[in-house]
Amino acid sequence: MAPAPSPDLTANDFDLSTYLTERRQWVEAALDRALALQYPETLYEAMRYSLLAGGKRLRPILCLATCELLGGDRELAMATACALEMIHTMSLIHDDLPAMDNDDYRRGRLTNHKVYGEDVAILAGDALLSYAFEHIARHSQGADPVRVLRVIADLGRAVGGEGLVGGQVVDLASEGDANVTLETLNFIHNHKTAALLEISVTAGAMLAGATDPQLDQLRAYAQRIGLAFQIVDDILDITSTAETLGKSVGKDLDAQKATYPSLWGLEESRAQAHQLIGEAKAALTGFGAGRQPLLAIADYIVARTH
Ligand code: GRG
Repeated sequence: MAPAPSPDLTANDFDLSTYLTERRQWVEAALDRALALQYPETLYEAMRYSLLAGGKRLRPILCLATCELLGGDRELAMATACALEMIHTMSLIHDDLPAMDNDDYRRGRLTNHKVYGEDVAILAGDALLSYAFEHIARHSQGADPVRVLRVIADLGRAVGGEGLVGGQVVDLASEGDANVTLETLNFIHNHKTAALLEISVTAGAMLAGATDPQLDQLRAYAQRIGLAFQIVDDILDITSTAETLGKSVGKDLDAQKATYPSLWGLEESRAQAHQLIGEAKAALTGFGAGRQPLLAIADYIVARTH
């Protein structure tokens, strides 16, 4: 039987700010518990320094949101939610290294290598990456092991050569190239940014037992918010301040990086981001009122200031 048409939901029906604050607090507490300080302290201090430095916690929140959308208890997805943040954090630590984007500030504080040195920063990233997978495998209490295995496999793909790492390699190779095409730019950001957001959305749903058609709909939502997220990131790099973003601004221009605004201009970039968000929200038709948080998060992605 075809799903009943979903009621028309507007942003006014839902208090996103309270929703995000509450979930951020759950995630902060779970991350703190997940990674205790132990010997060798320098390594664990470096890991905790970046992992517990704030941030929007968007990836774990998306994971918990889709688990709840499919009727799952949030504890079912909390280990995966934490692992997503560990991987996101390690990608930021490595991205900030002199060999990559070479940044001094992140999340409003000095970057990991500026505090602990490049050697420890690299190793802190490595340890967060491997621990993320261990954490899912050991702590996905109550979850069906076959679903956990699928999450681990999909997450591995999303961060490796077919995901973040592949996107980063093409990004670095494209620096200073004045002829980067839209196709290449989309490849970079579908891999560097959207892939982790996609697995964040699908993992929570998988753990709660989503069907393949439901996963297809959620994937369509995630791919669009992922690209819109990056377009807004590029816009903010031009229009915002270091104080608001907690990291350096104007980096893309300095590094002669192709960005969406450099290809389209600011106005068209904003229009494209809005278009993608509209499509993302439309992809959720049929999920009922439970999709409200995902609709509001999609709107937040284009409206965000940091
Ligand atoms: C994953 C094995 C492995 C290696 C890393 C360095 C690298 C390979 C990839 C770079 C990935 C990267 C840094 C992409 C940028 C994604 C992005 C837009 C980050 C900003 O995310 P926000 O705004 O940050 O959610 P907060 O601080 O709020 O969490």
